[in-house]
This record gives sequence, structure tokens and C-alpha cells, in this order.
Amino acid sequence: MTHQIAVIEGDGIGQEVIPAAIEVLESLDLDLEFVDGEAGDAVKADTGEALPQETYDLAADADATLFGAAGETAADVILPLRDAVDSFVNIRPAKAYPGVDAVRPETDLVFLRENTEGVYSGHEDDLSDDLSTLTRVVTTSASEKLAAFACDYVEDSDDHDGFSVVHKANVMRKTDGRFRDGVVGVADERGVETDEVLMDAFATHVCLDPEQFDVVVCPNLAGDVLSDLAAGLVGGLGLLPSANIGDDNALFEPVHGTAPDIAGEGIANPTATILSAAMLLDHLGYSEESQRVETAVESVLAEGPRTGDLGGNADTDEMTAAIVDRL
Ligand code: GGG
Repeated sequence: MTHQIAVIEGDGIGQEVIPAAIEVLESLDLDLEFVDGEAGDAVKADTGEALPQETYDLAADADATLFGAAGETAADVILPLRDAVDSFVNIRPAKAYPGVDAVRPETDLVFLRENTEGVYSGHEDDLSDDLSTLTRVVTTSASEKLAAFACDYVEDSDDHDGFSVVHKANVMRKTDGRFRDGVVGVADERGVETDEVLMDAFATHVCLDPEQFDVVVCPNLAGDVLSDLAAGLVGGLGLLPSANIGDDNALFEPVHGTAPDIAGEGIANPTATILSAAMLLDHLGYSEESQRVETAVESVLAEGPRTGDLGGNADTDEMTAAIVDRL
């Protein structure tokens, strides 16, 4: 059965790392059909729309989507694309790989980030020349849905015993209170062990001793920020993949953005996008191929060639070719 993959490069280094991941996927000789879609800053400049309806429909109808990055139009591209695939959770593994100069080499975390609401739910207003407001939306249903996924995630794996619930319910009593109650309530019903950590304290403790955490369940913005913080612990944003999972569809993207400082130079680290492609393969049932890709990436991270952000001098093409060679 052919799987149709929507491919949306977006802006900046998205246009360099997505072709790298496609090269890896094509080298596996699987029954995958790639269909390109356009989105991002350049498309908005040309057409007035950052995410044309046909790209939204492409992602909604495909078996899975691989997305690069969006810059100024991130809110107009990423959030609707997550909506197109009905995603309710963003999985962001943050793992230190052997051979990479990591601040905390013992880090091995998985963030499960609520993916539909919080402060990313889009209710922003300019009320006057002096005042802008943002409504923070938290529902019991979305919190419980995330919790049910988190329970399945830890129960389906031998590697995880439970999860940490990160929130700031001592200050945002109603919104994060609702989030905490929803998540912990489901975990308690399911008999899954949880501990609670205030998100500011988590930021400190994960830097000092990341080994005390494993699976981390958090609201939308906290998950975005804290996973980027974890990227700093493992060697940089060029290393973190992610999966936006829905009930019947999914979208895979590197955690990083467009990196305008290096865009166009051909030196971007393709690791995060290639590992996102590995997550896509696993999602489609190609678990052996997914593991092969991760092993090849691990081998290149350990032995080189590596891109400049990892202390090497390889360009994107050289690092990608080395990964393909090891498959
Ligand atoms: N590769 C995804 C990307 O473009 N990230 C930049 C960004 O602003 N992300 C916000 C988010 O993940 O919610």
C-alpha cells in the first residue's frame, strides 16, 4: 500500500533540511509517494496567504506530513497545520547522543506537549493603542486526552514507569489548575504514577539533574519553551525531532525554526528533520526502517562528519550522505 506523504519545506533552513530527510526516506526504497505543498513567509509575500487552502487540504488528506519551518508566519502556518492533522499532542524527545558535546550528556527526556490550546489558542486582541490581551484556553477534555495518550505512552514501553506533570497551578489556579486536575485525574484512574513539578522549578532542576525526569507532560507554551531548553542541554536545537499526533493523522517537524542567520548557506544540521522522518516511519508502521535511520544518525553523530553547530565542518549534504551511507 502506497503511503502519501505531504512535504512542506516552509522557510529558511526548512528548504535545506527537508530535502535531506527526503533523500534519507527515498534511499530506503519504501512505497512512499511525496507530494509537495507550499507555506510560509515567501508564500505569504507572493499570494497574501501563509498557508494556502490546498496545502491545508494536502496535509489533512495525506497519510502523514513532513514540515520544515516557518518564520514570521509561524502562527499562521504551524498552528493550522496541526489543526489539519487534528493533532492533540506534540512529542518532543530530547536525548543526548554519544559523541555530541552536550552540557548534560545524561539527558534522555520525552516531552508530551498539549498541542491545541493554552496561550497558543489564538485568542489575542489589541484593545487600545496601549493594551493587548490574550485569552488562555484550557479545557478538561484536552487535558484528559493528553493524559490518556501519556498513560498509553508509558504503558506501551518498557522504558517508562510514569510521568512528570509540569504546570504553574499555584499562580494560574484556574487554567493550570484545570490542566493539572485533568492530567493527574486520568493518570490516577489508570494507576499510572505521576509527580508534579512547578514549571519554573522544572527549568532549574532539569539543568542541574536531568536524570530525575523521564516523560514530561506539559501545557502548550511550557512544552515549547522547556523542550528548547532541553535542546540546550543535549547539544542544540539541530538535534530535536518532533511528532504532532492526531487520532487518524500526524505531522512531523524539527523543533527548530528557520534559522535565518545560516539559511541559504547549506550548512544546517539535518539531524532533527531526519529523526523526525524516523518518527514518521515508525508512525506508519515501518518500525524497523525507523530504527535503522536512528542508528545511522547515531553513528554519524558519534563518528562524523558533523555540521558546524556540532563542532564539525561538514555541510548539510555531506552529513546527509554519511547518514545514507550507513543505512
Ligand atoms: N519546525 C517548526 C518551527 O518552525 N518551529 C518554530 C516555532 O515557532 N515553533 C512554535 C511551535 O512549535 O509551536
